[in-house]
Amino acid sequence: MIDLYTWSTPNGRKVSIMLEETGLAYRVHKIDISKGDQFKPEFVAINPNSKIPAIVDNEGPGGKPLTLFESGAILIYLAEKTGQLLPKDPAARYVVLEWLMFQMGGVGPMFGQVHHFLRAAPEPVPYAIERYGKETRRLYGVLDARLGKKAFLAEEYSIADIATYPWVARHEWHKVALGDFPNVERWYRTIGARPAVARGMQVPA
Ligand SMILES: N[C@@H](CCC(=O)N[C@@H](CS)C(=O)NCC(=O)O)C(=O)O
Repeated sequence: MIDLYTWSTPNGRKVSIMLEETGLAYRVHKIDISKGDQFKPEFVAINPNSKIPAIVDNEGPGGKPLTLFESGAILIYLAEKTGQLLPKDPAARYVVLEWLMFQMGGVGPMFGQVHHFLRAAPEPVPYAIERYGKETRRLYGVLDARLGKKAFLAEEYSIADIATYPWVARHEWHKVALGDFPNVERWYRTIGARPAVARGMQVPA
């Protein structure tokens, strides 16, 4: 059994989608980041960085419990544990990892800044909205060019798509019209039609 510590955000949903796709048994622990649950000592003991998601796999390597934070590390771990959604062949594997890291270092942080400055900042900061909005549209352009050549970010559906999908699902928050990026839109609809993705996107209930 895997314990998932999460909240209703894109980073949390990467992991719930992955758990649904792989069919691993898990139970959900809600960490309400709007109320500061992420700073409680019992959660800091699981993630010293005070952010969701985190997991505890009670049957980790060697049959011992494994605690893990950072969504990218969790996705790689779950893929290796199950032998799913991350190819073993080195060439194919690094294509998945480069697009996963593109999400972790680009898509997540930049889209997240747009969300913050459009929805949470106590006062309008036009420079920040312009800077992060422009970078977000540039990243959509990179995704659109890639998805114009490939059905998925790597050769096949993988943890790179799972990491990116919940962020694109927030396109209205960062004020991107998906119709401006038709290849992203086609990919988004394809992935959204997967039952496991639909279930993962509802976590936590
Ligand atoms: N790089 C981290 C980012 C995690 C992250 O930023 N989580 C957000 C929610 S999407 C969070 O817990 N925020 C609470 C806070 O910043 O206090 C990951 O991918 O796991």
